[in-house]
Amino acid sequence: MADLEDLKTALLSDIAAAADESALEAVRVASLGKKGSISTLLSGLGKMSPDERKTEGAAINTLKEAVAAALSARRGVLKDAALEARLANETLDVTLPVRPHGAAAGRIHPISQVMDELAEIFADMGFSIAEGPDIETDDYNFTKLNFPPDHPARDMHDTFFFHPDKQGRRKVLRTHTSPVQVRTMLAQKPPIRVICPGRTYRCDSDQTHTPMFHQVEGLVIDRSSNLGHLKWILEEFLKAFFETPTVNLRFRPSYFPFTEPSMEVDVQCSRKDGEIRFGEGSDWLEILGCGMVHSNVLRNCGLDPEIYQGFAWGIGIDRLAMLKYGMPDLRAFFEADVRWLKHYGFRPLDFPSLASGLSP
Ligand code: 2NL
Repeated sequence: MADLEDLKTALLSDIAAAADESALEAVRVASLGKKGSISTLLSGLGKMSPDERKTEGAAINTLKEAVAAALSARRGVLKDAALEARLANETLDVTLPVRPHGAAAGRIHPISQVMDELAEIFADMGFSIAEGPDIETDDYNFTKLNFPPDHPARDMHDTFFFHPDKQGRRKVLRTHTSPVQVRTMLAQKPPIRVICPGRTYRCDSDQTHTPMFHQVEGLVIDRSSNLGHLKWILEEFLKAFFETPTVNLRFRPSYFPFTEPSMEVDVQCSRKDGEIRFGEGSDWLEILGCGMVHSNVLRNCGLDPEIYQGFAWGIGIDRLAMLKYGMPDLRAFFEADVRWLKHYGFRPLDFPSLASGLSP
């Protein structure tokens, strides 16, 4: 009996001294575990006489219950203390400024913004959007578009060519997005109303040219599509894009292999203190090229020029962005300078209309 009292005193003081839950668990294993002191005493009962077993058994069980109760009480105290310590450590300073969410800190690149604006304006006029690969065949980039074999664009100095394959066919980084329209004509039956925005490439690098730039081309094919339709579409597009109630356009004769007749289009504008305004003034700014799709191109793309006719145009997206948002240097577009993007970029989810980048 005296031994049991000593054991009880020792265990209770171990329990009281346990500083954390793992120390307490060690005391539990040493007493109530399979080979613990109390379990060993209990397994010794079998060797005792029935009388001894009765008194000793009752005493050991009382000890066991007392130890179990002390363990459980101490576990509760330690759990509360651990929670208190965590709460004291993990304080939250509610006076700190709120860190902006990623969607608020990020910016949309002006090129992406302008592409979205173009998509919205032309979608409103019933156009769909087509995309194609940046690496094209010589056939889709030049031959189907009626480029003669000796055209300067086919020269190494003007176009990025890949090494020729075993059959002598050389792929190119597309020099315009026209191959996407070629693919569209080959895949769809008229009427066709499509715009093709995307990256284009030419061996050119100076203040106003980067080897990679962006273009959007448009194509309309139907039985009676004509230059009157083209003029209306371009006027509507330019008014919506530059957010002016009127635009005056001037069509000058020009030459492209893939259109006949071909034209260059100037917008009337005023220039004051380096600022360009449309819909007023007496200056002209060249803005795009266009024309009626050449009958050879229609034929090359599986369309009968006796039945179908159409028009097409091409515009530089980078220049559109520079004009609309007053960015003076084209090269900054592709330098990935976060300060530039913070200044000229657009907030996501922050505009009432995709086609209204200027008016809030
Ligand atoms: C420019 C001129 C232009 C086209 C692109 C085109 C496409 C097909 C057939 C006929 Cl598939 N034409 N595209 C037509 C005229 C002009 O771009 O100065 N771009 C920057």
